[in-house]
Amino acid sequence: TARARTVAGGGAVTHEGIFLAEQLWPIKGQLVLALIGLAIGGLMGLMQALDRVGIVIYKAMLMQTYYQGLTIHGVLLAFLFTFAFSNAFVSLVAIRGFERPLASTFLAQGAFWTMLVGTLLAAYAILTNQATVLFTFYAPMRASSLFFLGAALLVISTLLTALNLVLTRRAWQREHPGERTPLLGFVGVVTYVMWALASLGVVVLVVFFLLPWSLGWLKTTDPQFNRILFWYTGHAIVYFWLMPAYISWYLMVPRQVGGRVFSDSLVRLAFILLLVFSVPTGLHHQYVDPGIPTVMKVVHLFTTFSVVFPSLVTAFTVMAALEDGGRARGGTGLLGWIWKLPWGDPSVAAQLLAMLVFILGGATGIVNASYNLNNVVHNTSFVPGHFHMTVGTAVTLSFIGISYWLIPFLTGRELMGRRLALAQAWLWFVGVLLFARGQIAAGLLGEPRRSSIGEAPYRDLISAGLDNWLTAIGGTLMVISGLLYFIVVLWTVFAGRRLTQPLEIPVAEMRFGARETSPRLDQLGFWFLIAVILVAIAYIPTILLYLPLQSVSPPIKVY
Ligand code: HAS
Ligand code: CU
Repeated sequence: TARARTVAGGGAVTHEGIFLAEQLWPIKGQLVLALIGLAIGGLMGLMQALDRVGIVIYKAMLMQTYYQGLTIHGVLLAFLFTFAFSNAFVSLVAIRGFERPLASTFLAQGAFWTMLVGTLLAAYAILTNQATVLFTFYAPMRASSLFFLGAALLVISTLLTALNLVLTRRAWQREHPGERTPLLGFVGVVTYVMWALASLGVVVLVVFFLLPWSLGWLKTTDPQFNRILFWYTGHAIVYFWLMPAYISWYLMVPRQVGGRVFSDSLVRLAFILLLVFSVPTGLHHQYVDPGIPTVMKVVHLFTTFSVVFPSLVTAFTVMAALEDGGRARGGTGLLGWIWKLPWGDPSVAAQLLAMLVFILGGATGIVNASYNLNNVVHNTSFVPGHFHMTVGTAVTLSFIGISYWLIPFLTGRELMGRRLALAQAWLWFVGVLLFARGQIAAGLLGEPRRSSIGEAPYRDLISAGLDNWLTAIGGTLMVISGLLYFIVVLWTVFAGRRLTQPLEIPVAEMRFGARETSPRLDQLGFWFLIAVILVAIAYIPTILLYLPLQSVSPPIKVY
């Protein structure tokens, strides 16, 4: 870990010179936190899967209730794992993208410390059964103020990273006046700028409502208004989870398979559309909520379908890059290129399988988003069927695939147990497909989500026997896959052979590079402004209806 040379002036730079030891340790530290979150959160999945067939093991897993385990599952996986992994991965990619260290070491280390303290506070509150409120923490359910403080710190950690990325881009621009931002740096900044706008809802919710309310400074709150704030962030967060995976799919996997990406502009455009359309969509989680005008729900319906578009662009563009790689490796015919892809590389295989699952994840999302179809699936197990194919696989299995080169890169040790890692990826793939098939079908029969079916008196009224078995088997396979993953990780970290050559971060080539890019596509401030205007149109009319607030609900402990 060499100290950096100055990289100003844009001369030829050796990559290892840009990674400062004092910026690398917070990156490694956050990766460790992410993996701890994945391990503990994932293990809870076993309890939930087996619950579906009446095997109730939460007591054996030291939980007071099913819901305590489910809270750990949601919070550690959806917030800790995703946030910590993104902070680490996107920071590292930005350093490589801008060919310079991050602008602020203080912010880089601050992101680690806030993530660590936030995790400890939230974990303490949940493990002591003081915050069994699931990952949506809807008012008026009471949770310990330590939980809200912890959650706030996790978000602050991501915002420190966002600020650091924006400052790093600024510094790069000062060093390269008039030049286009390098794509690899740009996509990371867009991801975090989108999130900065998106996190506003939950920041206001926690800081101005739930935290003071849990401390007793506010006696009551307005649960319906709080839900609007929650879902303001709650949809866009899914793209904050997804976009780091897209960075890998667009700009790394093509390199790993030997293909080129169609064009720099197209990738920029996809990320900009995600910035513009991700946030003004939250009401599609509230189609059945009373007190919100139908016309506003329909506005969000349209923006939701707009944000599907960049994902469709991604599907075709990434597929084309894979095809380019497969053909370069000798694949012929309509589909022959698929078998020529390097399926033996665990990092590639995991991400290809993640992409395939995301086709179904996206399709079920479109079902959810279709206003009247939502009436059929809302609050049923169809929804967890959907999101285990999106965040639970498209994102998680991609992050796992990324870690198969990232951990060797960071530790200087070769990836061990490659066949085990391949088995891990396939087991996850098969597991999630069975799991989602079970959840989706049971959901269509009316099985509620977030319910301990194993203990429910109405269990036999829903004739979802086979479906629940598929859920249980698939979920168990995913947990076993997770165990294999941690064997590979620990084996690599503690017993991996030392690499003789430092690894390169894989970076894809473009068929049409940045020179053809319209300058508009580099003007982040402009697109941010458009995003803010859309958010105002989508939210202000609804929020005005809620003023003055009906703060009537004291905190209620339901667990
Ligand atoms: Fe969603 C609920 C709508 C995407 C996560 N979603 C959730 C919840 C979560 C979640 C966690 O409209 C539950 C929240 C809760 O607790 O209540 N979702 C959508 C729509 C999309 C979508 C329209 N969701 C995601 C992503 C998530 C995620 C991404 C996480 C990362 N979702 C909803 C709605 C609800 C909802 C409603 C509320 C339901 C309710 O009633 O409560 C779209 O963005 C999806 C677009 C995606 C595509 C797929 C493109 C495919 C690609 C892969 C290409 C494959 C290749 C492979 C290249 C159109 C890019 C080639 C490989 C070879 C080997 C050849
Ligand atoms: Cu959503």
